Amino acid sequence: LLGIESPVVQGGMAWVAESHLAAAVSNAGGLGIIGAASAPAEWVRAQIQEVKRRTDKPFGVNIMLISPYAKEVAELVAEEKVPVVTTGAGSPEKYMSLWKEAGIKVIPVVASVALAKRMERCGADALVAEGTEAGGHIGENTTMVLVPQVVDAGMAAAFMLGAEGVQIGTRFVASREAQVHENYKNCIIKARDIDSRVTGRSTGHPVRALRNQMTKIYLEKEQAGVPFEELELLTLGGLRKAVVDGDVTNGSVMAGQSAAMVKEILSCEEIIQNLTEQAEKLLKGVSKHE
Ligand code: TUI
Repeated sequence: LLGIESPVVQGGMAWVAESHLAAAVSNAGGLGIIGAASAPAEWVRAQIQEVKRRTDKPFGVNIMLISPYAKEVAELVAEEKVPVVTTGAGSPEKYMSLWKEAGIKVIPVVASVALAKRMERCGADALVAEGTEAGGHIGENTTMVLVPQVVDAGMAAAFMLGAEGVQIGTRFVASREAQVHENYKNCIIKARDIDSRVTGRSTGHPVRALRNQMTKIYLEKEQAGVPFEELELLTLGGLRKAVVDGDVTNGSVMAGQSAAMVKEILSCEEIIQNLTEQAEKLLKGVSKHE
């Protein structure tokens, strides 16, 4: 797609990603990137010229979309026929046709599944899915949750990190056999990637649950500095309320971010079979490339 030797794209780091670094990364076989950040278009033009002087290899420009100069830089890269554009901190939808007409390969950096889907629809050539552990401006999704949803992987991701097995919770809550109120199971099925909240960060006992009335009130009170004892009243017995009584409004609907990947209630047998089949298929694909 990009004409590079190694599938390594450099980040668009403000102040760091200038011509020397970008050219060095491209010369090393990756995709070097000039980070336009909040710089004026004239600075970016000079950097592009300098990279072209330093390398014949493909390179790119990262456009930080909340920059006051974003529009000028977006037009500049089309004019300069920069091979690749990556974007951050927003949606590049309105520039897409301009860039595609200039023959530019467009790789939006996304932190959510919603933006990933929108980018696919509007003609992105590839995506960078950036997890919350990244530096700089971030979303809330972890890489382990975001990447599998973007590429439809699964357990294979954990094995590639060196694990020999996986612990799975949320997927099994929405199983046929789990003795859990159907309201709870339905919350998991409906959840999107942005629908969980962490309560209790200030108390040293953070808890992730699907957002509802309880998490909303808890977080408001936590923000206001309400004492621990009062916060505790909101969550006491909350899991039982949700699991047993099906009170998913006031109860604690604990679930991982992976709830977004759970689309239907399945038997435990189907869950395990699907997971292992998919992982085996993907991992076979990997060993074929060796
Ligand atoms: O953009 C980055 N990393 C960055 S940009 C940056 S400069 C900056 N400084 C102060 C405030 C904000 C930015 C430093 N690091 N990574 C890609 C990324 N994009 N992370 C998060 C997002 C993002 C966030 C919201 C993308 C789109 C979005 O909403 C767009 C929409 O319309 O849905």
